[in-house]
Amino acid sequence: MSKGGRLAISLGLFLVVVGLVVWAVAVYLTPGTPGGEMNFTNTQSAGQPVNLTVETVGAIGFGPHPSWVSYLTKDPHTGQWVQDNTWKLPANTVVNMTIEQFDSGSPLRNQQWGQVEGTTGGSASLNGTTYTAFDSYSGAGVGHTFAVPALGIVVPLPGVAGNNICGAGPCLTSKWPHNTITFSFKTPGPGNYNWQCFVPCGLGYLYGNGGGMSAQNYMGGFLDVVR
Ligand SMILES: [Cu+2]
Repeated sequence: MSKGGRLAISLGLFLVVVGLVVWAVAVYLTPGTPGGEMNFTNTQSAGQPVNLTVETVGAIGFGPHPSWVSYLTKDPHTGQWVQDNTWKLPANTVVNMTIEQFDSGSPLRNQQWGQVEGTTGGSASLNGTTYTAFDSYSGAGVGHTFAVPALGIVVPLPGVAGNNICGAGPCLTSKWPHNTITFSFKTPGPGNYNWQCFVPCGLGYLYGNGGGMSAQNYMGGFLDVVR
């Protein structure tokens, strides 16, 4: 083989190695995108309400960021708690939502987030008692909110009192103090609607808006509404 040919092969191999190193570094540096989509279109007969159960935990307890605050979704097919916080939902259908809230709370920076808005009847239920607003200066304050801005939905999720707070998800209602919040809403026509928490609950980050607050699938996700 000519000198030029060998040089070309060496250069080619060198470039392949450089490419692999760049790829490996890029993979290492790119934050994982945990969680996927949970399908709620096949859990009930057509036209029947969808039952959707989630929980909010102070620390997710697994994955690339175990200490981050997160929502978890109860898989309606297996009963497992997973970080699939984008929900595929049928259009124009009632969703009966249950949120098991395991985190502590604090007063809200914006009292508007203490109002219940956009749900069926403009109310929600806290451990069986109907409420239309929650004074975040009362009790243990508010831990998180569930909000779908495009649908005008905001539901404050009151915090758990005391020091006995579940430290790592999934948190079980049989083991840890929690608040159970229920409410209903109707999905609109097909589209992608983001949902999120408005409480700056990313503890340890600037203004509380980093960590789980700014990462998809921790304190937010999407309603993937389909026909
Ligand atoms: Cu939150």
